[in-house]
Amino acid sequence: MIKKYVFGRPVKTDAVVMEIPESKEELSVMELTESDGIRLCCRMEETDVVYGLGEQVRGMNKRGFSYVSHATDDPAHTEDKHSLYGAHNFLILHRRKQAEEENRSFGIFVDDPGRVVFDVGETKHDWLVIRAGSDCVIYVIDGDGPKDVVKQFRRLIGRSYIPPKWAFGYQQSRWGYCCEEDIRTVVREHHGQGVPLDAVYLDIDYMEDYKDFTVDEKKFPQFESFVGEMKEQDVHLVPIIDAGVKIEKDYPIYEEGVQKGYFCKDENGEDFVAAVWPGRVHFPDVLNAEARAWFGGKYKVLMDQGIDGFWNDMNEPAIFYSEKNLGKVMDEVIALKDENLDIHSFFHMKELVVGLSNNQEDYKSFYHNMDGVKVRHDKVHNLYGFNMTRAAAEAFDRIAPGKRTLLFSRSSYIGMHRYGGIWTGDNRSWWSHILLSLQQMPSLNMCGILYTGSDIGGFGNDTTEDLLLRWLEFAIFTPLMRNHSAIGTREQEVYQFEHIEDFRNIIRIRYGLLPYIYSEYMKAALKDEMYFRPLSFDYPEDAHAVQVEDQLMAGESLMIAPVYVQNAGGRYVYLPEDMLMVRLKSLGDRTSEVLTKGHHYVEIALNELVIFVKKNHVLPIAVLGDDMRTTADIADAEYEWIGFVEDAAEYLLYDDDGIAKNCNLEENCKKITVRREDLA
Ligand code: MIG
Repeated sequence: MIKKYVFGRPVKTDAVVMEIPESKEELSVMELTESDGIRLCCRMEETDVVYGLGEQVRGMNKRGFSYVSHATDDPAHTEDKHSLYGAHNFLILHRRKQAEEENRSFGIFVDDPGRVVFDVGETKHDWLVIRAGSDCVIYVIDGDGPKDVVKQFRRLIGRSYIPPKWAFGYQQSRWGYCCEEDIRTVVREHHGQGVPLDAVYLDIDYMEDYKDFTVDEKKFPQFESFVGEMKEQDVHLVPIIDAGVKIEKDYPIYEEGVQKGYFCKDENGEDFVAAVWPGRVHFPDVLNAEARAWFGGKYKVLMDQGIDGFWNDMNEPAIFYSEKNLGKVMDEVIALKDENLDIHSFFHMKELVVGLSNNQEDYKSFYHNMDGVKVRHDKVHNLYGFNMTRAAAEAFDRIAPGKRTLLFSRSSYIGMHRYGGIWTGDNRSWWSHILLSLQQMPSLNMCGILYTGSDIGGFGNDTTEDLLLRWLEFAIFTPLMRNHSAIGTREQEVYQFEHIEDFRNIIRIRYGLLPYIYSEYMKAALKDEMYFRPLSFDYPEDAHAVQVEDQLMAGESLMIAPVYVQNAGGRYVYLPEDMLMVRLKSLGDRTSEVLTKGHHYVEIALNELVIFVKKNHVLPIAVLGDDMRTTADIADAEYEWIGFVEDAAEYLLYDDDGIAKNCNLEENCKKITVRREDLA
């Protein structure tokens, strides 16, 4: 049951696809006050759990901190941060049912693209307080436990994005790959050493002076044929697109945008000037449908050269500085020249300079044209990344209809999940960021974002061999499995390390599990369900499961419990029921044993993967040849089955050609009965 409440005159966000009438009843699950915006509050019981909020720091249970929806380019994802790149204003307050009692859990979605604060017991331990603007729509969902609430919410916001099948392969990226030769090396080193690889990313260096939709001819003299050369090896190139369009005379996108009035305007109606990579830029007004269609159309330039995947970056949008503010700051700094700077003046000067980037005043100084109405950016800030990605996806429907194109974004808002996935931005080579990534996954899935993953090995700082290996052992299960790192950090392609065979084994396991991972992803997308779930979603009656913050259910058959602690040779694992523990040293080298419900210490060597199969469940594993290099090589692979069954279990295996858009459960699912004697 979903109830809708409208306050003030909200802008149309397109987060929701289902038309539902406004509720006549009072909003009852939380107490509402309206003054200076909306304030909702309710008392939480000690055992209540709060799930959701998508891309945020801290645990799956969000209690004990406050979270601010305000898309921010902040590359330090430490636990004191209140905002990351996305804004996902959906949470569930989960209250365990006492016998015979009516269900008192609920979900709430605050459809407000401006700043929204969720104080989940930070200020007052027992109080959940939500503060939003005065113009917003609030949806309250009541249902039978969190799984049901999520499903209703997902119906409300529409089906999740489905990437091509090759995007489930292993992918390699690095900011700093500069030219054809760099890319060739990456492919040669992986494939040459038997490490599968489906895609290589092109970061900003492929462009000419950081101009969107250009390719630097010095680095890629024959881009189209180079894309073709890679395709022959079934390797896809995935270029980055940035939000800011360089201001440069005769650069067609700039010229056209100015002429047609498609850029965001400042208060005087002039094109707003900010600076990012290329120096001065304008922001395409992707909140304006016409401008969105225009900007999206530009992706064709690269698609015509064979490109079939993109990642959209810097679309919070990130601002290094605005022209106007820079002028002011420069004046102030120059005035300090030759002064004797004391503690106050020195720190003031420092703050001025640091405060140039992502300055809140700048976000209040430009405007969108939404259906002819002038809207100040800060009111709709969180919609920018969503609509940049939507621009691309809507254009793909025109340019390559019927075909799936890989697309994911850094910034997002609920609703964008229909158009693309996200990656979780600039994490670090920290052990704690394996755990952070694990905890973000189910929160994102709740909000419809299924195609997602983190920069494996860590984006910032130098990685180490053991960190990368452990990270991969978790990321085997994330739909987006991409190793990415920043320029200047230690190179972290798997072949840079001593034990290539360990990496080969782990990455090949991903490909072996692909029939399962793909099936589970597709079923989750097509049935509006979650691929990753906290344990308590599957075991709602289990009072301990709800405490587990470092294990996940992955698809319907598996539980995972990765090692994310430096030098740990194993870990404690909680089993909410008896399970089959399968230990894989490589795809073919597997042993298994049944473990009983409860706590276990499980040894897990650095180069091993351990997974747990639920009772009466099975999963397919593809049999791979030694010469397997990409997902294209396993299209016709045979399966073996592993599982934990008494007599027989059924599995719904989904498969399709991996590229056509009309994915359909009825046509592409096979119900397979696996008997005990069929198990490998
Ligand atoms: O300010 O394009 O999150 O993945 O490598 C850095 C360079 C800009 C940020 C992205 C990161 C990418 C980097 N970009």
